[in-house]
Amino acid sequence: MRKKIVAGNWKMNKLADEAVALTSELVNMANDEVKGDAKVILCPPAIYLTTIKKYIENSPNFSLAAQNCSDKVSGAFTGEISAAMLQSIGVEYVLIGHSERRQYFNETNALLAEKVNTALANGVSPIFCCGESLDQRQNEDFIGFVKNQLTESLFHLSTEQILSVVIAYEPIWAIGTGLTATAEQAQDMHAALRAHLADKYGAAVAEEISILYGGSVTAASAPELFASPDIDGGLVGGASLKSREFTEIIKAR
Ligand code: G2H
Repeated sequence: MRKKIVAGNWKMNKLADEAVALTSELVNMANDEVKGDAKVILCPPAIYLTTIKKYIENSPNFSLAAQNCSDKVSGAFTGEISAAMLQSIGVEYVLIGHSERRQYFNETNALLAEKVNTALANGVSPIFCCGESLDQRQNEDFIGFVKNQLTESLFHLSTEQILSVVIAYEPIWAIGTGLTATAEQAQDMHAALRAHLADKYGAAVAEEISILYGGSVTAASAPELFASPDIDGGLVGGASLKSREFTEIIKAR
């Protein structure tokens, strides 16, 4: 049975005291809701990871993700954070290939394949983000475009390695815009991506891989999205900054 995951991507938001307050509120409100195979992953700015780790210590279903890591192992790369560093402070996941990284930092599928490799080599599970722009959705084979993101950044992995990857489908046109994909649009893409994984790794492996939906998920839209058979939870941005709403989303999983 694949995991149900609700991840909160704080992006570049919250000052130190606000980050602690949000985490404490979440742990208090959501702890009882996160049982069994369910998982909540907090993705704060990297500077807060060590502090927040302490606040989730007694909440075994809460984990941490960094929002990015370097494709390099170590050395003279000022400002970068390696996957080994993340592993050394107990971070279990890392977002790789968020559309904001692709757009503002020119991250390509080939570079992301390197990041995936270094994360896995250090025991950190990638949450691999993919998704099409509005222009691509209107003018191109947009399902083929997203499938190709998986092919180019993930399909060199072994079966054992792909089983450590979580996929997050985030249509760019739905990110931070208030435009959520309909449950049907999201389910169609998730099913296509699972079929693509099955073509490469076999159906049994594809069934084990969690595919999250991201893009303006709210407490109102989460229940229908998460009820879809191939949607295994969400990667939530704006709504993860509000403890009450994020708790409602966790409950919807
Ligand atoms: C997509 C999502 C979280 P939001 O970027 O990764 O953000 O929910 O604000 O659209």
